Amino acid sequence: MHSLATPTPAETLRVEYRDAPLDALLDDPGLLAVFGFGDDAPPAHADPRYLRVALPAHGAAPFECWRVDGEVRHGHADGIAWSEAGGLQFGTLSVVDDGDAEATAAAAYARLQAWLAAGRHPHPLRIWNYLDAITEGDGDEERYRRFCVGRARGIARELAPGELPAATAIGFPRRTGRFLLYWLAAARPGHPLENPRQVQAWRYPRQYGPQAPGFARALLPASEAMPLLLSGTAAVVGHASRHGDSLQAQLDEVLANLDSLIATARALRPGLPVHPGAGTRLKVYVRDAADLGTIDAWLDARLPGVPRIVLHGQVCRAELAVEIDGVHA
Ligand code: 3EB
Repeated sequence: MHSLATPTPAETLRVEYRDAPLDALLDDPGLLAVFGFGDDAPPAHADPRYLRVALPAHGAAPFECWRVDGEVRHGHADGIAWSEAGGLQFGTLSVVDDGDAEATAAAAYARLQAWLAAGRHPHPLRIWNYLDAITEGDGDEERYRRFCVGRARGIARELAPGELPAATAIGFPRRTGRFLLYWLAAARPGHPLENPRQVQAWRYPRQYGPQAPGFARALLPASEAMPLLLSGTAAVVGHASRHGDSLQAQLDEVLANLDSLIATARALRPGLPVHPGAGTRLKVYVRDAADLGTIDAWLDARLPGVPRIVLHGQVCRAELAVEIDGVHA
């Protein structure tokens, strides 16, 4: 018997984009999660670590793999598919969306809250939200705004800024009839970060809807072996959308926002590279399928050597053409 408590091992997450058969990827006992994108990806698998995200990819998308240290345990419970190891948990919840985005989000977030509170990984570090027709509806009836109201209602208490996860909220370009929620949670809380170029999303003025969105611009996990987790980042400066008339200018603004987030994180973790590079993984969401090639070419030119997956997905403000999320190490 050990007389001293074993120290908590530092959480480690490696995100990789891989071309390999799904079953070969799932054979890895250190695989926490694997994502397939678009219509060519397998729709489902009995293994709860696999998730298909119904956003069409530009070209042949690889699988996105999350690998951790240690033996991953996994299962299904309460309609949630989960896996966990090394102080980290992956979970996913997909619920029917009958068209009422507020009620759907409220129910899903209430389930997520209960699930996190009951388990050993109560701290959501990173949350992805995918919903149909995200910019449909006028004014405060827009589905994204209803989603924001429902998310806050489901969580049912005001989160302190220090508790906010990094997040993505993107629209499926074709109707799925479902709201898809997945997350990375941890046993230990992380450190949410804001972007000095942007107003905190939770302080957005009333013009963007009755409920300001509850997310942090990025999150730095407690462990130095974890990458910086970057939220969905668009051409928003202050609280305003910029460059509605120029794809090129929106992309430049997104890149400036990503660099700004990295600079903020480097104040706490100076070892992080200054710009996106070989240790970065980006997912790029493009509103119009016709822009996929242009944006891919721009990324080749501006971010050579940065692994990326380019997806057809709708940003939650109608005037924004592109959004990028990812990890940076
Ligand atoms: C923005 O900057 C773009 O509601 O969870 C980005 C990331 C956006 C997450 C969310 C919304 C969310 O406001 C939109």
